[in-house]
Amino acid sequence: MNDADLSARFTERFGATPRLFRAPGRINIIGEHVDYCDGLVLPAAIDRWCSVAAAANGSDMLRVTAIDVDAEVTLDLGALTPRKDWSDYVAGVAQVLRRDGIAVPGADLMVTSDVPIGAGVSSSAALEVAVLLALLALAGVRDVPRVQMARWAQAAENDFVGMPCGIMDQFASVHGLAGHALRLDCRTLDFTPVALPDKAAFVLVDSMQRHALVDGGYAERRADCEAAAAALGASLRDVTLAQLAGAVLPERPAKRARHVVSEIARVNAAVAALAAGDLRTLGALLDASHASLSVDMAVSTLALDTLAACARAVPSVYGARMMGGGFGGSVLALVDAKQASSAQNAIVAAYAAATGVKANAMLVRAGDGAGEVLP
Ligand code: GAF
Repeated sequence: MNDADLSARFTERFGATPRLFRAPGRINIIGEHVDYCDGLVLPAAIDRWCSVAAAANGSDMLRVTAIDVDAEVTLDLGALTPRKDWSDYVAGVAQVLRRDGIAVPGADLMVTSDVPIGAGVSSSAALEVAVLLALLALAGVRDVPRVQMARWAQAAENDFVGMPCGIMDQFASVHGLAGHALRLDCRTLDFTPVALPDKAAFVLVDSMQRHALVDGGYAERRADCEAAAAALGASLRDVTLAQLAGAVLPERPAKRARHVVSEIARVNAAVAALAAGDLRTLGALLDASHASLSVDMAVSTLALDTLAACARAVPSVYGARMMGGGFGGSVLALVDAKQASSAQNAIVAAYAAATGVKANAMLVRAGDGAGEVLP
């Protein structure tokens, strides 16, 4: 739905003229399951957006219409509690803002998104960030540092939704820069834009296996990593593979830590490969990341392993890996830009032949971060 239609629909439903805000989903080129371990990540915001139309309504209530799921909820700002559905991302943002002393006004919100849900491209972070911008604007709060926006959106997910995610997704949605990935240091939150070469295309292929990160597997990986760091007496960011090999750790935390330490090294290698325009090396790093996520982190699935293998068998694909939290979702393939559309078709055909499932593939471009859509 375009902005004019969203605005018109809002006026039809709520009888007011809204302001519009939008926030993108993200891909992550490399650096998976390391953001919650002080690690390095390389995400990019994508050209898919969650849009929120918003106007104050003079009450103490948030009325929220989600067009795509044809649902509407009314939330009492003074008594926000999780409902275990999509509206928790909205309520969570309102709650963390109120907790930090922001006078969130009653408001009408209308939400629509073309960020695929459950595909590992952070539709939830896009919703949180778009709602955050809307509520801050309606509260009259200006000049908030962008990093604080990312922190609030992450807090909504951690403290209200109950998903112990790191900051990568919300940070990428807030800070995205067209044509660039972001090398983000999750310990300091310093970041550097990394230009993506024109000859590189990123194809996202949804395995159609839905993922849900709130149901335990993600939290368990994070707990294993924290147990490894505690046993080593050091952040995994500061540990080498040699030190790990010499340490006495229970098997599971040891494997998780090996993933984290090796993945952080791959991020630096990937940044160097991008700077050199060396897509072969970058592709090999993506493949190695997948293997580590599958074997050591155990967050891949048969569907994702199959899909990544199907992608790698296509000649114009440099490398492919599962992307995001895992347990389903999407594979990201690095493809020669001249062959992006034929590669996309070839991957879908190979996956259908192997599994009988018709995957959804799309070419994604690195886009700008969240903001208000001005008329
Ligand atoms: C999910 C989380 F939300 C991120 O913080 C990150 O940990 C990712 O999984 C794995 O890299 O998207």
